[in-house]
Amino acid sequence: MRNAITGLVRGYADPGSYEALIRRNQHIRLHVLPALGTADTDLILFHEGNIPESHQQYINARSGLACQFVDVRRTAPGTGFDPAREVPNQVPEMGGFRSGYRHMCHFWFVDFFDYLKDYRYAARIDEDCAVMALPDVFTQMQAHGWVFASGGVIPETDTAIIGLAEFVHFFRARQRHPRAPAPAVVDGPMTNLMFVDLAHFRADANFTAFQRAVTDSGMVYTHRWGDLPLWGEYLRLYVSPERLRLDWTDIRYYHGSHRQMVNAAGSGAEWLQSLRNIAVGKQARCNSNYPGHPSNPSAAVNGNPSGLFAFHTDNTPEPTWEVDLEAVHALKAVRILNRGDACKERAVGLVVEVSADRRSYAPIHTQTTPFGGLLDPDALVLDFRALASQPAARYLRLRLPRSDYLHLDQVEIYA
Ligand SMILES: Nc1nc2c(ncn2[C@@H]2O[C@H](COP(=O)(O)OP(=O)(O)OP(=O)(O)O)[C@@H](O)[C@H]2O)c(=O)[nH]1
Ligand SMILES: [Mg+2]
Repeated sequence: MRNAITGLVRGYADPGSYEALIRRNQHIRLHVLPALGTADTDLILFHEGNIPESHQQYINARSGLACQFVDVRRTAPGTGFDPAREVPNQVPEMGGFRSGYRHMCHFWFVDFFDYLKDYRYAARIDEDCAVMALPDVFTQMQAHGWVFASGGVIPETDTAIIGLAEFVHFFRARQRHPRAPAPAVVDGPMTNLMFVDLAHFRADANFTAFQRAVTDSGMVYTHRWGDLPLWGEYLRLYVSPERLRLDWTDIRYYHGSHRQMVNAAGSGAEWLQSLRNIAVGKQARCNSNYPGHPSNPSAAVNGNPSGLFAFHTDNTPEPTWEVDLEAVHALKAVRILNRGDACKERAVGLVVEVSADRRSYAPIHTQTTPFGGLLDPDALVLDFRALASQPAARYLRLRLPRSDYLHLDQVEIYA
Protein backbone atom coordinates (compact mmCIF):
# COMPACT_ATOMS: atom_id res chain seq x y z
CA MET A 1 0.00 0.00 0.00
CA ARG A 2 1.16 3.51 -0.76
CA ASN A 3 1.66 6.40 1.65
CA ALA A 4 0.51 9.98 1.21
CA ILE A 5 2.04 13.33 2.12
CA THR A 6 -0.94 15.62 2.28
CA GLY A 7 -2.03 19.15 3.05
CA LEU A 8 -5.25 21.12 2.94
CA VAL A 9 -4.59 24.46 1.34
CA ARG A 10 -6.31 27.68 0.49
CA GLY A 11 -6.74 29.15 -2.98
CA TYR A 12 -5.77 32.74 -3.67
CA ALA A 13 -6.61 35.20 -6.42
CA ASP A 14 -3.01 36.38 -6.63
CA PRO A 15 -0.30 33.74 -7.29
CA GLY A 16 2.05 35.83 -5.12
CA SER A 17 0.06 34.62 -2.11
CA TYR A 18 1.30 31.03 -2.52
CA GLU A 19 4.74 31.82 -1.10
CA ALA A 20 4.09 30.04 2.21
CA LEU A 21 2.80 26.96 0.40
CA ILE A 22 5.76 26.98 -1.99
CA ARG A 23 8.14 27.26 0.93
CA ARG A 24 6.37 24.33 2.62
CA ASN A 25 6.78 22.32 -0.56
CA GLN A 26 10.44 23.22 -0.98
CA HIS A 27 11.04 22.02 2.56
CA ILE A 28 9.19 18.80 1.70
CA ARG A 29 11.52 18.26 -1.24
CA LEU A 30 14.61 18.93 0.86
CA HIS A 31 13.76 17.37 4.21
CA VAL A 32 10.65 15.20 3.96
CA LEU A 33 10.97 13.12 0.80
CA PRO A 34 14.51 11.95 1.65
CA ALA A 35 13.18 10.76 5.04
CA LEU A 36 9.90 9.23 3.93
CA GLY A 37 11.01 7.90 0.55
CA THR A 38 9.64 8.70 -2.87
CA ALA A 39 9.03 5.26 -4.34
CA ASP A 40 5.70 4.53 -2.67
CA THR A 41 4.69 8.06 -1.68
CA ASP A 42 2.14 10.36 -3.30
CA LEU A 43 1.99 14.11 -2.75
CA ILE A 44 -1.58 15.30 -2.40
CA LEU A 45 -2.88 18.82 -1.87
CA PHE A 46 -6.54 19.06 -0.93
CA HIS A 47 -8.34 22.28 -1.82
CA GLU A 48 -11.83 23.71 -2.12
CA GLY A 49 -11.93 23.96 -5.89
CA ASN A 50 -10.47 27.46 -5.87
CA ILE A 51 -6.96 26.70 -7.15
CA PRO A 52 -7.15 26.88 -10.95
CA GLU A 53 -5.02 24.65 -13.17
CA SER A 54 -2.65 27.53 -13.98
CA HIS A 55 -2.00 28.13 -10.28
CA GLN A 56 -1.44 24.41 -9.72
CA GLN A 57 1.23 24.39 -12.43
CA TYR A 58 2.82 27.52 -10.98
CA ILE A 59 2.94 26.00 -7.47
CA ASN A 60 4.44 22.74 -8.72
CA ALA A 61 7.01 24.49 -10.91
CA ARG A 62 8.14 26.80 -8.12
CA SER A 63 8.19 23.94 -5.59
CA GLY A 64 10.06 21.45 -7.73
CA LEU A 65 7.40 18.86 -6.88
CA ALA A 66 4.58 17.12 -8.73
CA CYS A 67 1.69 17.43 -6.29
CA GLN A 68 -1.74 16.10 -7.19
CA PHE A 69 -4.45 18.66 -6.49
CA VAL A 70 -7.67 17.15 -5.16
CA ASP A 71 -10.80 19.30 -5.11
CA VAL A 72 -12.55 18.04 -1.99
CA ARG A 73 -15.94 19.19 -3.21
CA ARG A 74 -15.80 17.58 -6.67
CA THR A 75 -13.81 14.47 -5.90
CA ALA A 76 -15.70 11.44 -4.59
CA PRO A 77 -16.93 11.04 -1.94
CA GLY A 78 -17.10 14.86 -1.64
CA THR A 79 -17.52 14.87 2.13
CA GLY A 80 -15.05 17.68 2.86
CA PHE A 81 -16.30 21.27 3.30
CA ASP A 82 -19.93 20.09 2.98
CA PRO A 83 -22.02 23.28 3.34
CA ALA A 84 -24.91 21.16 4.69
CA ARG A 85 -22.88 20.66 7.88
CA GLU A 86 -22.51 24.37 8.61
CA VAL A 87 -24.43 25.43 11.69
CA PRO A 88 -24.09 28.80 13.37
CA ASN A 89 -21.41 29.39 15.98
CA GLN A 90 -22.68 29.14 19.57
CA VAL A 91 -19.60 30.30 21.49
CA PRO A 92 -19.14 34.10 21.41
CA GLU A 93 -15.34 33.89 21.96
CA MET A 94 -15.05 31.65 18.89
CA GLY A 95 -16.99 33.96 16.56
CA GLY A 96 -13.81 35.01 14.76
CA PHE A 97 -13.21 31.55 13.33
CA ARG A 98 -14.74 31.38 9.85
CA SER A 99 -16.70 28.40 8.59
CA GLY A 100 -13.66 27.44 6.45
CA TYR A 101 -11.62 26.99 9.62
CA ARG A 102 -14.31 24.75 11.11
CA HIS A 103 -14.49 22.69 7.92
CA MET A 104 -10.71 22.38 8.11
CA CYS A 105 -10.94 20.99 11.67
CA HIS A 106 -13.64 18.52 10.67
CA PHE A 107 -11.60 17.53 7.64
CA TRP A 108 -8.57 16.56 9.71
CA PHE A 109 -10.47 14.45 12.16
CA VAL A 110 -13.01 12.85 9.84
CA ASP A 111 -13.12 13.63 6.13
CA PHE A 112 -9.51 13.05 5.10
CA PHE A 113 -9.95 9.33 5.68
CA ASP A 114 -12.60 9.34 2.93
CA TYR A 115 -10.12 10.56 0.31
CA LEU A 116 -7.28 8.27 1.37
CA LYS A 117 -9.02 4.90 1.36
CA ASP A 118 -6.21 3.20 -0.55
CA TYR A 119 -3.35 4.50 1.57
CA ARG A 120 -1.52 3.01 4.52
CA TYR A 121 0.12 6.01 6.20
CA ALA A 122 -0.59 9.69 5.79
CA ALA A 123 1.45 12.72 6.74
CA ARG A 124 -0.38 16.01 7.17
CA ILE A 125 1.80 19.04 6.65
CA ASP A 126 -0.01 22.37 6.88
CA GLU A 127 0.57 25.20 4.48
CA ASP A 128 2.24 27.21 7.25
CA CYS A 129 4.61 24.42 8.33
CA ALA A 130 8.17 24.26 7.00
CA VAL A 131 9.89 21.02 7.97
CA MET A 132 13.52 21.45 8.97
CA ALA A 133 14.34 17.81 9.82
CA LEU A 134 12.47 14.53 9.94
CA PRO A 135 13.29 10.93 10.87
CA ASP A 136 12.12 8.03 8.67
CA VAL A 137 8.72 8.30 10.32
CA PHE A 138 6.70 5.73 8.35
CA THR A 139 9.39 3.05 8.60
CA GLN A 140 9.68 3.56 12.35
CA MET A 141 5.91 3.66 12.83
CA GLN A 142 5.70 0.30 11.12
CA ALA A 143 8.65 -1.14 13.05
CA HIS A 144 7.30 -0.06 16.45
CA GLY A 145 3.58 -0.38 15.77
CA TRP A 146 3.01 3.34 16.40
CA VAL A 147 -0.33 4.45 14.95
CA PHE A 148 -0.01 8.20 15.45
CA ALA A 149 3.06 10.46 15.59
CA SER A 150 3.63 14.17 16.13
CA GLY A 151 6.34 16.59 17.22
CA GLY A 152 4.70 17.48 20.54
CA VAL A 153 1.59 17.77 22.67
CA ILE A 154 -0.05 21.07 23.61
CA PRO A 155 -3.07 21.99 25.72
CA GLU A 156 -6.25 23.29 24.10
CA THR A 157 -7.83 26.53 25.36
CA ASP A 158 -10.93 26.09 27.51
CA THR A 159 -13.21 28.07 25.23
CA ALA A 160 -12.48 25.69 22.31
CA ILE A 161 -13.58 22.52 24.15
CA ILE A 162 -16.91 23.51 25.68
CA GLY A 163 -19.07 20.39 25.88
CA LEU A 164 -16.30 17.98 24.93
CA ALA A 165 -16.16 16.23 28.32
CA GLU A 166 -19.95 15.61 28.24
CA PHE A 167 -19.74 14.40 24.65
CA VAL A 168 -17.06 11.88 25.61
CA HIS A 169 -19.12 10.76 28.60
CA PHE A 170 -22.24 10.16 26.49
CA PHE A 171 -20.29 8.45 23.72
CA ARG A 172 -18.80 6.04 26.22
CA ALA A 173 -22.14 5.42 27.87
CA ARG A 174 -23.73 4.63 24.50
CA GLN A 175 -20.87 2.24 23.65
CA ARG A 176 -21.24 0.69 27.13
CA HIS A 177 -17.66 1.67 28.00
CA PRO A 178 -17.01 2.41 31.66
CA ARG A 179 -16.84 6.06 32.62
CA ALA A 180 -13.32 7.45 32.16
CA PRO A 181 -11.75 10.07 34.43
CA ALA A 182 -11.60 13.54 32.89
CA PRO A 183 -8.04 14.73 32.15
CA ALA A 184 -6.57 17.53 34.27
CA VAL A 185 -6.05 19.46 31.04
CA VAL A 186 -7.43 18.62 27.63
CA ASP A 187 -4.47 18.49 25.31
CA GLY A 188 -3.58 16.84 22.07
CA PRO A 189 -0.88 16.19 19.50
CA MET A 190 0.23 19.15 17.42
CA THR A 191 -1.82 18.12 14.44
CA ASN A 192 -0.44 20.76 12.06
CA LEU A 193 2.25 18.15 11.31
CA MET A 194 0.90 14.70 12.03
CA PHE A 195 1.44 11.13 10.90
CA VAL A 196 -1.41 8.67 10.93
CA ASP A 197 -1.60 4.93 10.37
CA LEU A 198 -4.76 5.12 8.27
CA ALA A 199 -5.14 1.35 8.02
CA HIS A 200 -5.18 1.03 11.80
CA PHE A 201 -7.91 3.62 12.35
CA ARG A 202 -9.97 2.42 9.38
CA ALA A 203 -10.08 -1.03 11.00
CA ASP A 204 -11.08 0.39 14.40
CA ALA A 205 -14.91 0.34 14.39
CA ASN A 206 -14.95 2.29 17.65
CA PHE A 207 -12.98 5.07 15.97
CA THR A 208 -15.42 5.19 13.06
CA ALA A 209 -18.29 5.38 15.57
CA PHE A 210 -16.51 8.20 17.42
CA GLN A 211 -15.96 10.11 14.16
CA ARG A 212 -19.65 9.68 13.28
CA ALA A 213 -20.70 10.91 16.72
CA VAL A 214 -18.47 13.99 16.33
CA THR A 215 -20.06 14.78 12.97
CA ASP A 216 -23.60 14.19 14.23
CA SER A 217 -23.04 16.41 17.26
CA GLY A 218 -22.25 19.37 14.98
CA MET A 219 -19.95 20.66 17.73
CA VAL A 220 -16.96 21.27 15.43
CA TYR A 221 -19.19 23.90 13.79
CA THR A 222 -21.21 25.18 16.75
CA HIS A 223 -18.39 25.12 19.31
CA ARG A 224 -15.27 25.25 17.14
CA TRP A 225 -13.85 22.02 18.50
CA GLY A 226 -10.53 21.54 16.76
CA ASP A 227 -9.03 18.35 15.43
CA LEU A 228 -6.28 18.66 18.08
CA PRO A 229 -8.44 17.99 21.19
CA LEU A 230 -10.49 15.40 19.30
CA TRP A 231 -7.38 13.43 18.44
CA GLY A 232 -6.09 14.07 21.96
CA GLU A 233 -9.19 12.64 23.59
CA TYR A 234 -9.53 9.66 21.28
CA LEU A 235 -5.87 8.68 21.64
CA ARG A 236 -5.98 9.17 25.43
CA LEU A 237 -9.10 7.06 25.84
CA TYR A 238 -8.69 4.33 23.28
CA VAL A 239 -5.08 3.91 22.14
CA SER A 240 -2.46 2.48 24.45
CA PRO A 241 0.58 4.71 25.00
CA GLU A 242 3.02 2.17 23.49
CA ARG A 243 1.27 2.65 20.17
CA LEU A 244 1.81 6.40 20.16
CA ARG A 245 4.81 8.61 19.51
CA LEU A 246 3.46 12.08 20.24
CA ASP A 247 6.59 13.78 21.61
CA TRP A 248 8.93 12.96 18.79
CA THR A 249 11.48 15.73 19.14
CA ASP A 250 13.37 14.67 16.01
CA ILE A 251 10.42 16.11 14.09
CA ARG A 252 11.60 19.69 13.66
CA TYR A 253 9.68 22.42 11.92
CA TYR A 254 8.54 26.00 11.88
CA HIS A 255 4.81 26.58 12.44
CA GLY A 256 3.87 29.88 10.82
CA SER A 257 0.44 30.64 12.34
CA HIS A 258 1.92 30.27 15.84
CA ARG A 259 5.25 31.83 14.83
CA GLN A 260 6.90 28.92 16.58
CA MET A 261 9.92 26.73 16.02
CA VAL A 262 8.82 23.24 17.01
CA ASN A 263 11.82 21.28 18.34
CA ALA A 264 14.08 23.51 16.26
CA ALA A 265 14.82 26.67 18.22
CA GLY A 266 18.19 28.30 17.86
CA SER A 267 18.99 28.07 14.17
CA GLY A 268 22.04 30.11 13.29
CA ALA A 269 25.53 30.32 14.64
CA GLU A 270 25.85 28.44 17.92
CA TRP A 271 28.36 30.86 19.40
CA LEU A 272 25.77 33.66 19.34
CA GLN A 273 23.90 31.87 22.08
CA SER A 274 26.62 32.65 24.61
CA LEU A 275 26.19 36.39 23.94
CA ARG A 276 23.42 38.71 25.03
CA ASN A 277 21.06 40.27 22.48
CA ILE A 278 20.97 43.84 23.81
CA ALA A 279 18.43 45.00 21.23
CA VAL A 280 15.51 43.09 22.78
CA GLY A 281 12.79 45.45 23.95
CA LYS A 282 14.43 48.62 22.64
CA GLN A 283 12.61 51.27 20.59
CA ALA A 284 13.01 51.26 16.84
CA ARG A 285 11.69 53.46 14.07
CA CYS A 286 11.51 53.61 10.28
CA ASN A 287 11.54 56.72 8.10
CA SER A 288 8.32 55.57 6.41
CA ASN A 289 5.66 52.91 6.73
CA TYR A 290 4.03 50.91 3.96
CA PRO A 291 0.42 52.10 3.96
CA GLY A 292 -2.09 49.46 4.91
CA HIS A 293 0.40 46.89 6.17
CA PRO A 294 0.56 45.94 9.83
CA SER A 295 4.13 46.90 10.55
CA ASN A 296 5.94 47.73 13.74
CA PRO A 297 9.63 48.72 13.66
CA SER A 298 10.13 47.66 17.31
CA ALA A 299 8.81 44.17 16.54
CA ALA A 300 12.13 43.55 14.77
CA VAL A 301 13.81 43.65 18.20
CA ASN A 302 11.23 41.70 20.19
CA GLY A 303 13.46 38.62 20.36
CA ASN A 304 10.81 36.57 18.62
CA PRO A 305 11.48 36.18 14.88
CA SER A 306 8.45 35.13 12.87
CA GLY A 307 9.81 34.14 9.46
CA LEU A 308 7.85 37.05 7.99
CA PHE A 309 8.53 40.79 8.03
CA ALA A 310 8.26 42.71 11.30
CA PHE A 311 8.43 46.12 9.64
CA HIS A 312 7.82 47.27 6.09
CA THR A 313 8.68 50.75 4.81
CA ASP A 314 7.12 52.41 1.83
CA ASN A 315 8.99 52.58 -1.45
CA THR A 316 10.97 55.77 -0.82
CA PRO A 317 14.49 57.04 -1.54
CA GLU A 318 16.80 55.57 1.13
CA PRO A 319 14.38 53.73 3.42
CA THR A 320 15.79 53.22 6.93
CA TRP A 321 15.17 51.32 10.13
CA GLU A 322 16.93 52.37 13.31
CA VAL A 323 17.10 51.16 16.90
CA ASP A 324 18.14 53.12 19.97
CA LEU A 325 20.22 50.94 22.32
CA GLU A 326 19.94 53.68 25.02
CA ALA A 327 23.69 53.68 25.71
CA VAL A 328 26.88 53.18 23.71
CA HIS A 329 27.94 49.52 23.43
CA ALA A 330 30.91 47.81 21.81
CA LEU A 331 29.29 45.38 19.39
CA LYS A 332 30.46 41.79 19.24
CA ALA A 333 28.01 40.65 16.57
CA VAL A 334 24.90 41.51 14.63
CA ARG A 335 22.53 38.98 13.15
CA ILE A 336 19.87 40.09 10.69
CA LEU A 337 17.03 37.79 9.68
CA ASN A 338 15.47 38.55 6.33
CA ARG A 339 11.78 37.99 5.78
CA GLY A 340 11.36 34.43 4.56
CA ASP A 341 8.18 34.54 2.52
CA ALA A 342 9.02 36.84 -0.39
CA CYS A 343 11.18 39.62 -1.84
CA LYS A 344 14.37 38.68 0.01
CA GLU A 345 16.46 40.22 -2.75
CA ARG A 346 15.36 43.72 -1.73
CA ALA A 347 17.80 43.49 1.19
CA VAL A 348 20.79 43.26 -1.16
CA GLY A 349 22.77 46.48 -0.83
CA LEU A 350 21.77 46.94 2.80
CA VAL A 351 24.11 49.25 4.68
CA VAL A 352 24.58 48.73 8.42
CA GLU A 353 25.60 51.93 10.19
CA VAL A 354 26.30 52.93 13.75
CA SER A 355 26.10 56.25 15.54
CA ALA A 356 26.64 57.59 19.04
CA ASP A 357 24.58 60.75 18.60
CA ARG A 358 22.15 60.22 15.69
CA ARG A 359 24.07 62.91 13.78
CA SER A 360 27.10 61.23 12.30
CA TYR A 361 26.91 57.62 11.17
CA ALA A 362 29.72 55.23 10.28
CA PRO A 363 29.02 52.28 7.97
CA ILE A 364 30.18 48.98 9.44
CA HIS A 365 28.95 46.71 6.67
CA THR A 366 27.46 46.73 3.18
CA GLN A 367 25.68 43.53 2.16
CA THR A 368 26.21 42.70 -1.50
CA THR A 369 24.55 39.28 -1.69
CA PRO A 370 21.13 37.91 -0.74
CA PHE A 371 20.73 36.45 2.73
CA GLY A 372 18.12 34.36 4.43
CA GLY A 373 15.91 34.35 7.47
CA LEU A 374 14.68 32.20 10.27
CA LEU A 375 14.35 29.01 8.26
CA ASP A 376 17.47 29.39 6.20
CA PRO A 377 21.05 28.48 6.97
CA ASP A 378 22.27 31.83 5.68
CA ALA A 379 20.96 34.64 7.85
CA LEU A 380 23.32 37.63 7.81
CA VAL A 381 25.78 37.28 10.69
CA LEU A 382 28.40 39.99 11.25
CA ASP A 383 31.09 38.77 13.61
CA PHE A 384 33.12 41.60 15.14
CA ARG A 385 34.67 39.57 17.95
CA ALA A 386 38.12 39.35 16.40
CA LEU A 387 38.38 43.05 15.60
CA ALA A 388 40.94 44.98 17.61
CA SER A 389 38.41 47.78 17.98
CA GLN A 390 34.78 46.74 17.96
CA PRO A 391 32.17 49.13 16.52
CA ALA A 392 30.66 51.33 19.19
CA ALA A 393 26.99 52.11 18.82
CA ARG A 394 24.12 53.65 20.65
CA TYR A 395 22.09 53.76 17.42
CA LEU A 396 22.21 51.05 14.80
CA ARG A 397 20.69 51.98 11.49
CA LEU A 398 19.90 49.85 8.43
CA ARG A 399 19.61 51.77 5.17
CA LEU A 400 19.04 50.91 1.53
CA PRO A 401 20.98 53.45 -0.55
CA ARG A 402 18.34 53.56 -3.31
CA SER A 403 14.59 53.85 -3.79
CA ASP A 404 12.97 50.65 -2.59
CA TYR A 405 11.05 48.98 0.19
CA LEU A 406 12.89 47.85 3.30
CA HIS A 407 11.38 44.96 5.25
CA LEU A 408 13.06 42.55 7.63
CA ASP A 409 12.12 40.06 10.31
CA GLN A 410 14.56 40.50 13.18
CA VAL A 411 17.73 42.38 14.10
CA GLU A 412 19.81 40.93 16.90
CA ILE A 413 22.63 42.98 18.34
CA TYR A 414 25.15 41.27 20.60
CA ALA A 415 27.52 43.01 22.97
N1 LIG B 1 -8.92 25.15 2.09
C1 LIG B 1 -8.85 25.73 3.28
N2 LIG B 1 -7.80 25.47 4.07
C2 LIG B 1 -7.74 26.07 5.26
C3 LIG B 1 -8.73 26.97 5.72
N3 LIG B 1 -8.38 27.40 6.96
C4 LIG B 1 -7.22 26.79 7.25
N4 LIG B 1 -6.83 25.98 6.23
C5 LIG B 1 -5.64 25.12 6.16
O1 LIG B 1 -5.47 24.52 7.41
C6 LIG B 1 -4.19 24.82 7.96
C7 LIG B 1 -4.34 25.15 9.44
O2 LIG B 1 -4.87 26.43 9.59
P1 LIG B 1 -4.17 27.52 10.51
O3 LIG B 1 -4.88 28.80 10.25
O4 LIG B 1 -2.72 27.46 10.36
O5 LIG B 1 -4.64 27.07 11.93
P2 LIG B 1 -3.98 26.19 13.07
O6 LIG B 1 -2.52 26.32 13.06
O7 LIG B 1 -4.55 24.82 13.04
O8 LIG B 1 -4.68 26.79 14.28
P3 LIG B 1 -4.44 28.03 15.18
O9 LIG B 1 -4.06 27.36 16.45
O10 LIG B 1 -5.78 28.68 15.22
O11 LIG B 1 -3.36 28.88 14.55
C8 LIG B 1 -3.63 25.97 7.18
O12 LIG B 1 -2.26 25.82 7.03
C9 LIG B 1 -4.35 25.88 5.85
O13 LIG B 1 -3.56 25.07 5.02
C10 LIG B 1 -9.84 27.25 4.85
O14 LIG B 1 -10.74 28.02 5.13
N5 LIG B 1 -9.83 26.59 3.65
MG1 LIG C 1 -1.19 26.68 11.62
